[in-house]
Amino acid sequence: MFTKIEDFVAAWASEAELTATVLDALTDASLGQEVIEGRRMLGQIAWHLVQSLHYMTALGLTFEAPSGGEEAPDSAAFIASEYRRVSKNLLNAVRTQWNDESLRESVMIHEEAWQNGGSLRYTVMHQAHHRGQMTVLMRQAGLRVPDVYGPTYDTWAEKGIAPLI
Ligand code: NI
Repeated sequence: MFTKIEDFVAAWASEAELTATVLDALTDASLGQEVIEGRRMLGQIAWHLVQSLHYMTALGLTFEAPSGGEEAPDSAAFIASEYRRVSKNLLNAVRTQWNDESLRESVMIHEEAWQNGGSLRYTVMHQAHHRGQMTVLMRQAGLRVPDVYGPTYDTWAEKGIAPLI
């Protein structure tokens, strides 16, 4: 869990940028790539990354973010720009509406007490989880996947290094 606002601000700035980089690599055509037949599509996971940030308003933060159903936009550029906007809104809300003390306060979520600093950590991990799902689907859709925590197969190959299996 985060115990200092400044630690969250630093983590969120870099993690949100990684997520935005992955979203930037999407194409409109790729948004229909399915996990399995009839289940979530790449575009829905991407849009979930935007929409899920709205849940943080349940913790008492106030910021503008879209909420609603699973209907994902059909524009990859729109999803990426909305992500940038909403992830900045969340960052600003935490920075200006909470302090280190707020991170130790608890909110009941599904009958479980969650400290706000833990909820922020969960939000970072939740993004990484879905980002990982996205990069596999992006590869299946024939897209070039950007480097996230390290070089991709293509980056290694371009450097003339045998990619790890
Ligand atoms: Ni999720």
